[in-house]
This record gives sequence, structure tokens and C-alpha cells, in this order.
Amino acid sequence: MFNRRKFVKLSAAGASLSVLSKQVLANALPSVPTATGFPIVISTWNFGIAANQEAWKTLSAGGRALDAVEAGVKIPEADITNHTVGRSGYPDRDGHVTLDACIMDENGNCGAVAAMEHIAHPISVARLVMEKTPHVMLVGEGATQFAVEQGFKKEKLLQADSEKAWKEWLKKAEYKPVINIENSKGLPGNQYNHDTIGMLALDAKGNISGACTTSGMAFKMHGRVGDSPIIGAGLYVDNEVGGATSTGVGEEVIRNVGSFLVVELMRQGLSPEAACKEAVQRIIKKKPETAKQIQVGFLAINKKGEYGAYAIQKGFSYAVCDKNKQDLLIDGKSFY
Ligand code: SD4
Repeated sequence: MFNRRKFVKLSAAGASLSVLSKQVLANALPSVPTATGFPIVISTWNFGIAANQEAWKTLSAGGRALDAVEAGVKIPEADITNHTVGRSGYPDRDGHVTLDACIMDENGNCGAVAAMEHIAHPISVARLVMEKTPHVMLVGEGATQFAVEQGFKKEKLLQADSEKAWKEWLKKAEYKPVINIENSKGLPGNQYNHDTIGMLALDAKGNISGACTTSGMAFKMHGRVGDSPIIGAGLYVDNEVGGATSTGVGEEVIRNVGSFLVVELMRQGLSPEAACKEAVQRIIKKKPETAKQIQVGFLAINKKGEYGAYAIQKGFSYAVCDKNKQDLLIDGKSFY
């Protein structure tokens, strides 16, 4: 793997790095990575603070990053005031709460569930898909069936306030899913569409794992799956390099295989922030008009514990927890 200093040196010498654009190089130079070593855990949005604190219990005791990220993201999954992750997520346009999640460990193992109904902790089901099946992803009824076989409780997830919000939406939206519904409600990044939790942890042994869980876009079409449960899109970990996760309009993240791209850019020497910025710029470059209206944010960490983020729009925040501070909330930089 080459490090940033070597990358800059090679570039200055005119070495041919065909996969890197001039723009990438420009981004790489001024970026100052933040580093606090490890263990460390980072996660998307302000509810990441409480999630990180839970993950920290495992990390500070010398535990495994995989256990930390699972325990961490279960906090917003269980939070009944959270309408974008887990049991209280807003439903799709037909009134079904369908949950998406994936998890990836330091050995490249991964598991996922998508469009799963009636089970409150999709991240734990994703982990069991990884550990107990020969598969990577189970979807829909098959995922629910597997969860029940594994002892998860099947329950009604649609909460009264989520049902009320859905019915209000139905009146105004005429059953049309609106990809950037957040713009009608204020700043991109509001509670309707942009609050997936993606979490990355680096444990005391220097191993990285990640988890990502969401109820997806509010009032989406039934059966719609976003980036969050897709390895390489919503989450990617390569223990030699680092990890990345995403939040926002999943369709654009999938089109660009966003989290994998961020990790590969870090492999080529970019800092986490510069890699996230380049991934955001790919989305903007391909669809400049769409990009003005949507939010996508990436968050990344490398093997040294350096971390960074970048989003299309203002309003993306992420939480960091390490030995110095357990409740740090940082405003991610953005293109607009
Ligand atoms: C998705 N990325 O389903 C998710 C939505 C989200 O913060 O809220 N992300 O596309």
C-alpha cells in the first residue's frame, strides 16, 4: 500500500496514476487528516453520539470492532423517537416498515438484509447472515423467516406517529415517491430522508469493522432498496486500508459504488476526507442538476485512525468517539 507522502512524491515526479484524475490530486494536497489513533469509532449524524458511546464500551475494554459496531448501531435501531433507523422507521408508500442493514468485519466477511419487515434489529440479523449462512444477503420474507428461525421476535413495527406522518404524506404526495422530499421540509439532512447510521470502528488491535442500518427513504416504493445494505455502496471495509460508509440518496451511491470507491481512493494514498470528496464529486459530475437537489455524504477512516467526511450539501454531521473525547460532533465539509 502506498502512503500519502509517497503518493504526493510520485505524483510530483510525474508518475502515471491513470485512475486518478487531476482533480483527485488537487484534493489530496490540501487535506489535513485528523488522527487520534485507536481505538476509535465514528458514525454518521448526531444520533451517532449515543451510538458511539455504546460502541465505546466494547472498544475501551479491548473488544472487537465488529462487536462494537453491532452494539453501537442497535441504539438508534431501538430508539422509538428515531424515524429513519430501525423499529420506528417511516414506512414505505404502502405503509410497510422495511429495514435494510449490512455489516462487514476485518476479514472481509459480510452480511446483509434488505427490505426486511417485522424485525427490530436488522443489523443483528445481517451479522447472523454473515456468520451462519453461506450467503451475503437475504431479502424480504426470506430475511424475516431467517430472523424468526434465529430467535428474533416478529412484531408490528409501524408506530402510531410514523403511521400519522405517512397518512399526511399520502394526502399531499398522491402516492408518488419523491426522492428529495427533504427539500420541501427545509434543509437537506432533515429527519425524513437522511438519517441512516453508518458506523466504522478501529479496535485496540488495529482491526476495522463497519455497520450500516436504515429504514431507507421515507415513503419509498414497496420493495425499494437503497445503498445502505449493499456492500461496496453503503459500507465497505478493507482491513489493509480503511473503511467507508454513506448516507443520503442511496440511488446515487449505488450508481457510483460509493463506499468501495472511497476505500480504493484511500488505498491510492488519499486522506479519508479527500477520498470522500472525490466520491462526492463523481456523483456531482455525472448528474450536476440532480446533485443540486439531493444530499449524499460519505464518512471514512483509515488504518491509522485518521478520519474525514464530505457531503454534497451542508448539514451533514458525524460523531467521533476516542480516548480523548466521547461525544464529539463534527460538521462535515460539503460541495455546496
Ligand atoms: C437509502 N441511504 O435508503 C439511505 C437513506 C438515508 O441517510 O437516509 N441515508 O437510500
